[in-house]
Amino acid sequence: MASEPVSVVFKLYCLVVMTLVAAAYTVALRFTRTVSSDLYFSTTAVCLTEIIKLLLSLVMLARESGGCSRWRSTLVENILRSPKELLKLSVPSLVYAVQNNMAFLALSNLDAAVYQVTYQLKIPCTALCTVLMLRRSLSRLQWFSVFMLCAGVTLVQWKPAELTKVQVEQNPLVGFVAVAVAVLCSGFAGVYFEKVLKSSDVSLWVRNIQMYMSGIVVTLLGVVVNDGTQVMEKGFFYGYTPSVCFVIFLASVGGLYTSVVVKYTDNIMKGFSAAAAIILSTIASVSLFGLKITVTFATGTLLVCVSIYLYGLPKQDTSVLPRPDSSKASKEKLLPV
Ligand code: NCC
Repeated sequence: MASEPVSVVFKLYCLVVMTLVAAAYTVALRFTRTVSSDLYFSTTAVCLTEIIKLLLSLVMLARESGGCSRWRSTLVENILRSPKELLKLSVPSLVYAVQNNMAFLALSNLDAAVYQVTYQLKIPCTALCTVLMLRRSLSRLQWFSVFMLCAGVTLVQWKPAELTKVQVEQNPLVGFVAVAVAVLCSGFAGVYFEKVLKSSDVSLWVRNIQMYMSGIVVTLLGVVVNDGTQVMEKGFFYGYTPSVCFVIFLASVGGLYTSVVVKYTDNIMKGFSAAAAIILSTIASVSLFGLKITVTFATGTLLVCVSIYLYGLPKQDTSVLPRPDSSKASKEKLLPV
């Protein structure tokens, strides 16, 4: 189903905000997991994020509905009277819950730059899920450009390892396993959500509300199973500092912007555009803050630009081209009878 038309400027705005928030989120999350000694429970942060996203989506739906009674009837119809739809959306919410918890685990054990670089494997994983689940086909050139993008973003984000000493023990193996799980979850959940969203006319905010409702239940279970006794003892908000609140704020806003980006583009385009936004924001930092461009950044930028160009080239659909030996027969078939 086609989404309603929006201006290119609005799409660009959403992409840039999403990418900037994602970059800030990773760094801020890493900071909160390594600096404080009274470490907060990450499961509570993931759960609180779902609650905030639900509340914000309810507000957005109210704006979209344009009246209290229409808002209420939309909610009754799509939430109370649609248990099947709620169940459908519980699949990505469960997978996202795992992914979001994995991000905390990974960033407790890996440097933010290493995490960001390895997490780029989500680009080919998302492409694979798109092909398998949405039955879209990618030409060989597009597959090539997907891997080129992956390499390009890796180079663009390549930074020297953290020099600051962290105060907590780290296990890089646990970190890498967490990244691998997050990569698989991101690809699958992203494409699943896109499929549900685009296969009907149901509003994005309704779909988000359906997903975040089960998200709250699932992440709350995560709190109980993982940190239940400790949370009972120390409290849900134990270790919450202004920076932890900032991380939760970024996670909530970032999640909502992600959903808008997926609505107006798709998950593969999200990867390409995010790469372009990273480059643009770095170039902006060069002129604004005098940041120096490195050779790896320049090489990565080149790879990203070429991959975007290659991905956008029109596909050569060989399935409709006549085979050399059957060209005569094909021409005959095309002649009017
Ligand atoms: O990994 P990624 O996204 O695919 O994760 C998607 C995030 O968006 C939330 N989401 C998704 C759909 C929807 N309808 N509502 C949502 O709230 C999911 O819960 C999940 O958190 C990316 O493409 O790189 C991106 O990365 C994340 C984040 O940086 C990574 O997952 C690292 O942990 C960004 N999220 C934030 O900045 C908060 C996302 O914007 C882009």
